[in-house]
Amino acid sequence: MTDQAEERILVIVPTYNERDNIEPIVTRLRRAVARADVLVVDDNSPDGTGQLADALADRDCQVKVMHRQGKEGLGAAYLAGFRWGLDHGYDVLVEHDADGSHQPEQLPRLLAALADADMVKGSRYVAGGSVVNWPKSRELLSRGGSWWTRLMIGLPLRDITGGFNAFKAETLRAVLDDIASVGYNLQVDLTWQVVQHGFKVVEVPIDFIERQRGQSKMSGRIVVEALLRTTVWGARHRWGQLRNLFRPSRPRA
Ligand SMILES: Nc1nc2c(ncn2[C@@H]2O[C@H](COP(=O)(O)OP(=O)(O)OP(=O)(O)O)[C@@H](O)[C@H]2O)c(=O)[nH]1
Ligand SMILES: [Mg+2]
Repeated sequence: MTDQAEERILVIVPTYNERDNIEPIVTRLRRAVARADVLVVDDNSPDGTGQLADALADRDCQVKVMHRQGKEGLGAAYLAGFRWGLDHGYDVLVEHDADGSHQPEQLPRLLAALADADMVKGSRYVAGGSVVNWPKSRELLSRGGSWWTRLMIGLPLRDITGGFNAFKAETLRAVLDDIASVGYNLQVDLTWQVVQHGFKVVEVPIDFIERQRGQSKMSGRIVVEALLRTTVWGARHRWGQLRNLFRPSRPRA
């Protein structure tokens, strides 16, 4: 295993129309963890975010840009970023939104916890975590989503839908082919698969600050999709548990 100080770290930042956010967030990330590379994954943003990212990459060889043809969803962008990172030999891969909701200055906390875990989730809902500037309705939706997911698939985590996460490369390599979600449900899908594969997931507190610039891409359709998927997985999971409970035990040979 590589010494933590030697590890190659890639922070993946998906963007769609984030022209006001991209430079501050990349600058803060580079300052917060100087040895980490940043990969911006842009889906051909009409507002020119991709070109701004290229200009950042021209000035700093630790900033890379992946240009994709069009808007294919947050999950698809992260999956493409993960594959690129694994192909390029990174030891640690991090998900980090561009909209200012995640604080780059808290990344060292996630990386430190990864020494003793396979995946670290930045968590708004463990002691020390917080949500700033969210309307009560939005927080309720998020907490409700985590609660429903906990109930359906039995994950013992407080903030399942959060998108500030760090992974060891081995963890992603083991689960990536089993990930079906390309939208916002990616976060639940990933966490679920990581736990299903027997990896250790640890939550660390983060401060989540609602975006101050640019527009959210979250919609009612996205919420319904996530809810339906989680319910289907949950039903399958609970049905499997029930079957195991009533299956007659086989006599030992
Ligand atoms: N490449 C790419 N990035 C996306 C896409 N959709 C969203 N993003 C980025 O993913 C990150 C999170 O998107 P947001 O719109 O803030 O969604 P959210 O953070 O889940 O929801 P809010 O709480 O409403 O902000 C931002 O950096 C977006 O620019 C997409 O289709 N492609
Ligand atoms: Mg956001």
